[in-house]
Amino acid sequence: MACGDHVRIKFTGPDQGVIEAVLPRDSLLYRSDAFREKIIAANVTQIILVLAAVPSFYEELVNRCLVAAESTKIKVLIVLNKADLQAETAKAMEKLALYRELGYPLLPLSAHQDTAPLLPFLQGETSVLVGQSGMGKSSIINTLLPDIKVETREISTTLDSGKHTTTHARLYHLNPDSHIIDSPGLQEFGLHHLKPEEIDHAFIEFRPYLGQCKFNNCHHLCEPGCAVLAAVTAGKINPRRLAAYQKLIGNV
Ligand SMILES: Nc1nc2c(ncn2[C@@H]2O[C@H](COP(=O)(O)OP(=O)(O)O)[C@@H](O)[C@H]2O)c(=O)[nH]1
Ligand SMILES: [Mg+2]
Ligand SMILES: [Zn+2]
Repeated sequence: MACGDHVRIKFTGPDQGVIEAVLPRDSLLYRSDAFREKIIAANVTQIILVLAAVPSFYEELVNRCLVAAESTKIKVLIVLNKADLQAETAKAMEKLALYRELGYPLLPLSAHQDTAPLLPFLQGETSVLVGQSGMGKSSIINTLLPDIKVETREISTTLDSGKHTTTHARLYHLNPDSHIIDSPGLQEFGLHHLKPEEIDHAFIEFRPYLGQCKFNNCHHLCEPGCAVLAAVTAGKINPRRLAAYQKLIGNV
């Protein structure tokens, strides 16, 4: 069973019951390496990728998360938390402009100040907060739901690295139609379960060029007649995305 699963319960007493069945899932978000799969959450309708300028985030994780979202057809919102750190946030926004240009919504936010800008994105959705430790996922829950005190931890600024305190995914109800899941921090987002062609399609700006390469099994690395590489040269695809793709294909 996974966080977000819908179950059928048989009540055996006024405050007791047994799970009779886990209902079929509408979606399943998971990651995997060569050895095992790790479920992140079930039945989510939206992935909220939480980033922050401090500690610095891995851009590789951004691309992997977007690939996971595209391959499961779950929509994604990028939140840049800790916007109260203005100078650092401005720099990070520049770095993330590429993703906004691709059509992914990008919302700067300060969990410490105000999460109201997030509310319209949450309504009617089952959202899961994903991202590295220390980005402020649990802090976002705490501000959204002030009665709930999720444990957060001060991060070591000298090491520029987060320490994770959230050990299990947990779902919170915002209102009858809207739910949000806090998940443990991830340093890696393995996509071992995806086939190369699924990864091709998950880079959404590659889609117009797929099937136009000279070779059917083109990996868009250095093959002659590659339509994707030609699109990069023509300025239609950002070289940073090509590099992310090539790294992923070589190291799924
Ligand atoms: N400056 C600033 N720090 C924040 C903000 N949100 C969270 N933090 C800090 O970031 C650290 C990690 O937060 P936490 O919620 O535990 O991150 P998580 O690992 O992603 O759940 C804590 O020290 C928080 O106080 C914010 O909006 N601004
Ligand atoms: Mg946490
Ligand atoms: Zn190609």
